[in-house]
Amino acid sequence: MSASLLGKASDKGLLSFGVHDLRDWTYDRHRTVDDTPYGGGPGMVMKPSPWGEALDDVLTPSARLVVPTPSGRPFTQAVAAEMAAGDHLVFACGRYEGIDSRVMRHYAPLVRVDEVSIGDYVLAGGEVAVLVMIEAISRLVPGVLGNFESVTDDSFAPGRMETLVEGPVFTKPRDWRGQAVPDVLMSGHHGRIARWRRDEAFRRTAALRPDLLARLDPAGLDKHDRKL
Ligand code: 6GU
Repeated sequence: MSASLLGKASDKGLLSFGVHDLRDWTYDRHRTVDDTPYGGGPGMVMKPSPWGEALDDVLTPSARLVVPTPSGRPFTQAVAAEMAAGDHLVFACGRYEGIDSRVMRHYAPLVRVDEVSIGDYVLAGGEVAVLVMIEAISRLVPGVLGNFESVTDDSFAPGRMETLVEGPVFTKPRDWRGQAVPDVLMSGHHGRIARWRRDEAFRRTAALRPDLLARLDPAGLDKHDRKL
């Protein structure tokens, strides 16, 4: 977290972060954070008491509690933008089979509690998922990216009229290993370039993300789009 984009943002004072060890809120000699699940079954569940002690110390009235879990609501660009607008995010990374669900219930009346998933696969713990979320959220904090334009052009940027994935991009040299850059990009004709990019984005979205295409708002389509 102290490297690259996040590190620079924190050096500039645009955001700050801290990491806590849940075991600091245990009092037994083995610093136990988990136990067997009631009702039986495989794996271990995180005990509520260390989480309660830790969160009582770490949460503030304006904080949001974010709990990474494969059973959460999908973490999307819109969720990232919503979280970027908050002033204090607390991520509670569960290991094992998850956190005793009374913890989330307990804090729900006190702060906003969000159980979120970064995709349909299972990670061993929430930490890597939280790094993903922090990176997506931080780059939306004003000043964190050098060029704010690069945010609004993103495939999933909120505020885009529609949600398409981005088409292919090219840079110098003009010819590389027998492949030329498409002529239209060398034409200097901004209208044609914009049209070509939009067509490519449509083609790519249709091929790789038919789910996104199905959700497109027809009101955002122009005549040419409809023919594609
Ligand atoms: Cl947020 N946490 C874990 N442990 N696994 C996941 C996930 C989160 N999102 C997808 N898989």
